[in-house]
Amino acid sequence: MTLDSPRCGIYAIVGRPNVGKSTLLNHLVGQKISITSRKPQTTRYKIHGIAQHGTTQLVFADSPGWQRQPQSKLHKLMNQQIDNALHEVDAVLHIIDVAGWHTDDGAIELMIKETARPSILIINKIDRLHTRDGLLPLIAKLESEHVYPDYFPVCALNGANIPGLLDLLAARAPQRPHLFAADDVTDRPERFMVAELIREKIARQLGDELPYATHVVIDTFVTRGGVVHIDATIWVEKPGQKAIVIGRQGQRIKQIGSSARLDIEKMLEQRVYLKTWVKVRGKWTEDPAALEIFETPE
Ligand SMILES: Nc1nc2c(ncn2[C@@H]2O[C@H](COP(=O)(O)OP(=O)(O)OP(=O)(O)O)[C@@H](O)[C@H]2O)c(=O)[nH]1
Ligand SMILES: [Mg+2]
Repeated sequence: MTLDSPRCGIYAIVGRPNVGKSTLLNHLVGQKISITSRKPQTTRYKIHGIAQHGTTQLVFADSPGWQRQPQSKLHKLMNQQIDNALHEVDAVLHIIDVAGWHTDDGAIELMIKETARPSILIINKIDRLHTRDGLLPLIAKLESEHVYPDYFPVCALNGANIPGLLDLLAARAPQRPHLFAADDVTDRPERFMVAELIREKIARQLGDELPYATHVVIDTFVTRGGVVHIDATIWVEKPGQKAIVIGRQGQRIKQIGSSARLDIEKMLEQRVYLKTWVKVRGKWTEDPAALEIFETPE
């Protein structure tokens, strides 16, 4: 290999639910790839985000938040996504919240050790510290109790320290051909991204329990006369949930649809006509057909 050989690093982003993994992925890539919300378990499917750093390509695998006791088949599959993200990478980014180390982080640390991959402990949400003086004692404590080769504080929300993280990862990227084209930002198709953007609005606008009971399927995705026509079905498990998603006089579903449409138009850079339906299918979280989407495209 010469000095001019291409470099491409592959990294898994793992951590507990809600620590800011997807927000970090979006900031690393420089655009919205993975949906985010203040509710835990927003990310369901492994998704790759791709960044170009000079001539180096950086590929990040976002994953669902790790769950200690997954109950449904859906939740077990979510944990499996983390496991398979861990085994295909050059290094692992373990994200924790600046609030501190949680016992479940210990389980994640063990999973990382079993892969024998290098790792970086990323301390996110440093904007929540009242003063920066709080950071050094936290890092000192983490260093005394763990053996991560690197500890890296960031704010995924406002981007603090993210350029430094990108520099570090690019400097360590191994020499290998790029896996993706220079203008690719994700491995997932547009249909998947559209369904995810709708799911994000559901997560953001509905009560705490409901987002986990919903699943979005894109039934039609066609361009006619310069407008993208999309039909989407939001599947829920119970009739009561359907009423909540629709809302009084259809207000809630209208809001979900219009905010999703704005994001979809931004992503596709085209006008979008989005129609949504809400339908009931009991126990879809146990239904193999509904869970097929977990198969990551190769
Ligand atoms: N204050 C602050 N909030 C953040 C930061 N990073 C993420 N958040 C917020 O934390 C919440 C969770 O962020 P996500 O990126 O969805 O977290 P996640 O780890 O991907 O969550 P799951 O996919 O559910 O496991 C959202 O409300 C984010 O806006 C940060 O650096 N500072
Ligand atoms: Mg996420």
